[in-house]
Amino acid sequence: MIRCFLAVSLPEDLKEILREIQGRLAAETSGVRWVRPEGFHLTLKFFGNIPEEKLPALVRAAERVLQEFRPFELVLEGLGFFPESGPPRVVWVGLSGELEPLLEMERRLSRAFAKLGFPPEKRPFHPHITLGRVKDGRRSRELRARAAEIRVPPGRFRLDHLTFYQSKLHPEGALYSVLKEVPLGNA
Ligand code: 2AM
Repeated sequence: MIRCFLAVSLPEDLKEILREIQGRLAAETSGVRWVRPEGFHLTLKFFGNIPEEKLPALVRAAERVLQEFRPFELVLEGLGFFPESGPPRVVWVGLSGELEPLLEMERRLSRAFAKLGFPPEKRPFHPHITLGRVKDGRRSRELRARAAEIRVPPGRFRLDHLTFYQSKLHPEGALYSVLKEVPLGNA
């Protein structure tokens, strides 16, 4: 079995921006498990544990959907938390730019994967890049206050492919490795 998900990978300059923001937050808070900078991504679909032989069908489904899309541009926008109020569990950076094709892509992928036996998420899709997960909420007030002071630079990037990742769980956090890259049409 492999634990896998489909995501937008990010270019190095954006990872650097995100790493810097993470560092500023981490300097004054504790109790957060920070995502390794090389692992930053924007998830479109989490499959959980699947038998490895199911992967090719998922890749083919993604290829069919993605060939209908031309590359488009996304921009980093602002820090946020899940849940929105109260003690945060996840710290993330949001996105702006050409969100319509991103949302449409997620809808079509979700439908295609549902046909292969992976039910759609019950929660609405909220595109985000997770920076960290709160393990101990005792300093969540400081975390929110610190985040409110940080301005996220509007780093831009062109989305021209998606990546199937494997996630291996370790006590120090998940390690991600690339299983397969799938290009958008005319990428
Ligand atoms: P998150 O960043 O909001 O935590 C790999 O775990 C990726 O899949 C993460 O980006 C994670 O989102 C996402 N994901 C979505 N649903 C998940 C679930 N039920 N368990 C673990 N990860 C999930």
